Amino acid sequence: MGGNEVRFVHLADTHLGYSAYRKIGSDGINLREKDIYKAFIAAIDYILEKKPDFVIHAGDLFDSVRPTNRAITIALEQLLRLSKARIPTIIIAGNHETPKLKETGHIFRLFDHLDYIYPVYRGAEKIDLEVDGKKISIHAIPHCREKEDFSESLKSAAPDSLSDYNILVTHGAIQAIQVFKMNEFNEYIIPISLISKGFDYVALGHYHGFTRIKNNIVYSGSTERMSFSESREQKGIVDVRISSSTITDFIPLPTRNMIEIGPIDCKDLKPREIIERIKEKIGNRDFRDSIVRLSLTNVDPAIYKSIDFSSINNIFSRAMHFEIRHSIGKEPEQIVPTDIMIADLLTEFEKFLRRGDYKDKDILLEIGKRYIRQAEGEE
Ligand SMILES: [Mn+2]
Repeated sequence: MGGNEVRFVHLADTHLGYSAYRKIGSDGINLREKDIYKAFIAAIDYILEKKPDFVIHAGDLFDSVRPTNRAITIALEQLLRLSKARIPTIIIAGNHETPKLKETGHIFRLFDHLDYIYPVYRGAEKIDLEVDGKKISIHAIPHCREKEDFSESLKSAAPDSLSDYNILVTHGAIQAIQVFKMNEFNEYIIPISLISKGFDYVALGHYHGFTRIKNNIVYSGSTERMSFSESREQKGIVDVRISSSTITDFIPLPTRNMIEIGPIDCKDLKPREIIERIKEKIGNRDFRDSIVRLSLTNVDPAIYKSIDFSSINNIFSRAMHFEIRHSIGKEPEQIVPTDIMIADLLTEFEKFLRRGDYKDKDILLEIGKRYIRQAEGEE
């Protein structure tokens, strides 16, 4: 490590415990769940090889408020590797692992007593590290149960003039840029003005695509793909070096191929012609072990029914997962990913609202929240 240089790794949105599709391994574990673990472990391998001064995880370590034993075990094992290597690691809570109800308790409490691991989940914290005689302040603002606490913390966060380097880490969608919204109910909006206050680096989590908002304000993106909207994104972590300038190297991680085919316009096509069109489109591409989605548009419902699906499935038989979406009109219909985990009542209620097309979602959520709390209080 160079004399005046500070080096750290920024990662986020590892979503341990996420699973999808039906394929399971010989050990009985969902293959997609294992992919998520693999990506996280690859990130830790990189960190241990490069030995940065510290590590920042910008939220959504876990996919849910109540991760499975397996997800918890993986997290602990990997954090222990960092702990044993004496690499200070700051992990803030994201919206996925933050419970709505205080009494649920926070899974991050598990990490409270691990050496060199700094879980931040009770509210904003400033963590001061000393690296080669330089003072580094990490202003960590996690997702909070109450939006106001989050906003207040963001407002009052400011660089410490006595520190050599100030780093802000938080979790949410940058305001006014629609693309950063994950369309999750409990996501927080971050005004860009509140994070542009002279920090040397701002480590963001929540949005799943690696993005440099500015040279030193960065979304590392997720470590694996959680939906087809991410199919074209490379996944990885950010290796940051700050001295007189800030260098952010994106380090790609090995991930499973996710391939979108189409949309194929089926207007006026007979079922057999649709299959021919699909074959033309894919040529001799190899789909082995990939996650594949085929989109068909302008499909007449009667025609769709008479398509020979077994021959289509045959084409994609080597894929790890294959699905078709079709629409009668021009645009493929929006597909809302289905979550398998059942979380607490309030989270489930939010998910339910999210799936539907309701007006005044915020108000409905507020009212629902009140009733659910009341009911849970009565138990
Ligand atoms: Mn998030």
